[in-house]
Amino acid sequence: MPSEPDKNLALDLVRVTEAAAISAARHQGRGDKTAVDQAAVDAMRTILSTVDLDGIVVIGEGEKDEAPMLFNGERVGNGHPPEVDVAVDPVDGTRLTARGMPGALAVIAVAERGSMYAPGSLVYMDKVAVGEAAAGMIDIEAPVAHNLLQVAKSENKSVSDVTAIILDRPRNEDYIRQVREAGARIALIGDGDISGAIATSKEDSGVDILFGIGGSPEAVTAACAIAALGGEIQCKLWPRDDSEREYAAREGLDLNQVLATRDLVNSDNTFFAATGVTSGQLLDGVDFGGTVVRTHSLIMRSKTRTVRFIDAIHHIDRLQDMATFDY
Ligand code: VTB
Repeated sequence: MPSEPDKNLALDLVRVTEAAAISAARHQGRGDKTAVDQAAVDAMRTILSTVDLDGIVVIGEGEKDEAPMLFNGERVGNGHPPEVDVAVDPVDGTRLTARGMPGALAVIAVAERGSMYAPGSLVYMDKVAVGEAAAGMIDIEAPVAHNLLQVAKSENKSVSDVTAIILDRPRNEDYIRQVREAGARIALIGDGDISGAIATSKEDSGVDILFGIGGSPEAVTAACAIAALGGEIQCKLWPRDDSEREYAAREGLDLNQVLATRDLVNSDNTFFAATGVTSGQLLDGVDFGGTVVRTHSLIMRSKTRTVRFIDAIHHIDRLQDMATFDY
């Protein structure tokens, strides 16, 4: 039976990420990543309190003792239904923003209560992500060359035309080596692998597959978007040392388990919103024109797979009259 069309929360959530992006972008290039994060958290939390949802932060700014706001377990929204899990990344790429580098996003994702994977203290995951054409063809446990060949086949191009996006960290050097040996191209990013993972699902992004060890919270958030885009992400928990291996054993976390999209977010109805803070492969950054500010956002929902790019013009003077934080 067709169900009644229900509310697309993403249309409300984009106001949250627009406000966070504008507030954070004010600090672009000023060298203070803490100020970037605080501005985005203040804005995100304030606007989020106006949204019709009864949310629990599953992916947030950290444990309560580390983060005064948007901490894991915090109740957010105005308390009205639906009951949801919330993944917030006020700025994925605070360092990028502080240094004035491309690719920073303000991000939020929402899905049914209890659907999001909670990574706990294991802060890193090994990841591979691809777009819809290659979905179902990759295997994180296979050699890099195999996955590159699969992507090439899915897009009717040669491996030498495939571009892998990789977070530039020493722990990813072996990925970089294997991609080079296979003859594919590489796009390195300094930070921001939510954007990187989602970009593999965007036709004209110039990247086809994400490899690399990045943040666990970011993997869950990216999965909410990838679920709506028809792409695929596969992850494995990546302990940094013996203490994290012992933690995983104590918590019954299987380090050999491949966490696919539905393991990261077990939902047919994810909502995702992101607004560009600095311009990157996915979205344009915030453009300040005096009292008028432009933002570029991407919102989507997995139930309908509706994807919207939203160009918005904001009259900051009017918004500031209504805000308790600095736009
Ligand atoms: C990762 C990545 C994020 O920070 O968490 C990275 O997923 C942190 O890596 O997108 P390091 O601890 O090695 O710095 C981001 O790049 C930005 O939050």
